Amino acid sequence: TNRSLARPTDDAPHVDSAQLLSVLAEISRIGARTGAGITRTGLGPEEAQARAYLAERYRREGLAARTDPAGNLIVRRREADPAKPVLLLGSHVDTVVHGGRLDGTYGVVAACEVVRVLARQGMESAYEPVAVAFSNEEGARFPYPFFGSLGLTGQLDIACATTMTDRDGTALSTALRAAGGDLDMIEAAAWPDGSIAGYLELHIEQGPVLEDRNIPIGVVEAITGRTIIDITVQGVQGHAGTTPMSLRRDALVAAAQVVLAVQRLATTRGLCAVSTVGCLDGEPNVTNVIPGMVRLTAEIRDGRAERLRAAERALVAELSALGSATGTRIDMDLRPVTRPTQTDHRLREAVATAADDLGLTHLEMFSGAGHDAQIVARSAPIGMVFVPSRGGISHAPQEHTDDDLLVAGADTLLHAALRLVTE
Ligand code: HGY
Ligand code: MN
Ligand code: MN
Ligand code: MN
Repeated sequence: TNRSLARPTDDAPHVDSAQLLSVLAEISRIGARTGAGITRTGLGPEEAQARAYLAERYRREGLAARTDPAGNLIVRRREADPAKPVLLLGSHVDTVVHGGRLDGTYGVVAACEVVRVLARQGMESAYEPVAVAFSNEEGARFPYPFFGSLGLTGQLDIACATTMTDRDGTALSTALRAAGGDLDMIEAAAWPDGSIAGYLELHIEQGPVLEDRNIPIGVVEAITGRTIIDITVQGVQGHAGTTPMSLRRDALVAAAQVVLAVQRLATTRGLCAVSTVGCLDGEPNVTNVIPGMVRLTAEIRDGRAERLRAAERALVAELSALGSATGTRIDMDLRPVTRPTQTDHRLREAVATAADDLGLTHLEMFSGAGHDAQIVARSAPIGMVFVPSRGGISHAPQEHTDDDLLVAGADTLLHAALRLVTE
């Protein structure tokens, strides 16, 4: 491309690009699987290792770093006045299974770097810049996405967390404790009302828009809403050789129709923006046995709350009918994880002005991915900065953004933060 991202030569502050990229490279080794990307699922040992690496690295830079009971890493100046309202900067360091190196982690490393640069400046500011790595944003192993940001903002459902296990039966509480948190102390992870003056999250776009238009910076206007639907299809297990086709209640055949019904919500029916079944598990999962039971997890997303609710209702109706038609029992459990969320006008303005100051073109855009910012938005004004994703690919090992764009995004975060803490 002919993109020119020369950094201004004036004495405006900049992130240390070599440090930003080397810290990212170091963390990428944690949970790396040869030829299969990175698996660093939330509340597990690799996420804790990434946190420990960052804590150690930024303590050496003179900053204070601690893990809270929800497994969040918090990095700030040692001498920070704890009563000062905070400009919180962050994202997450957990990944999906076979994920990329940038989703979440990029925003956390940049946030730490920005806090380090601002601390070195030693200026008086109205707000204290603090970096956070939220735990278990993805919910890939323990299906409680946004665990850390819900904990920090006092929105966790403790009863739900207490009974939750992963697919192997390990309790969330056990994993959290091994990772340095403590479910018994989870209320202590919640910050008091009013302590967050604003939250800024830098993230890769995870879609094709910025790359297609050759624009380095996205200013997020709104973030999608998302509902997760846990579905169980109960059929009748039997012999694959002797049971006549007419007498079968095959749970997998019904589940296949469930997958297509979910897909149609966003395609032919146009009820929501996107709809996916990403997870399917059958029993007993043996070649010569008619499947007796299948569990699926579907998710649907849209930028408008009323459309999301209408799509939920349509799915419930269609799956009830499908149960009758296939002679199976289909149970559904709907979890509205997030509602569509607007960013704050003032924080958007700070990001756009920062990009202008740095000579970077920018585009106001929508996020089809979910972010911790949505959770924090219930307690504080939020803003988000995007940088392009090569080929629009994310939640895959091929996820990539060029180094100069990663640096441009971090500088934009720095300049937006500078404006916000001093205004
Ligand atoms: O799935 C999401 O959109 C988020 O990245 N967890
Ligand atoms: Mn993700
Ligand atoms: Mn993410
Ligand atoms: Mn502008």
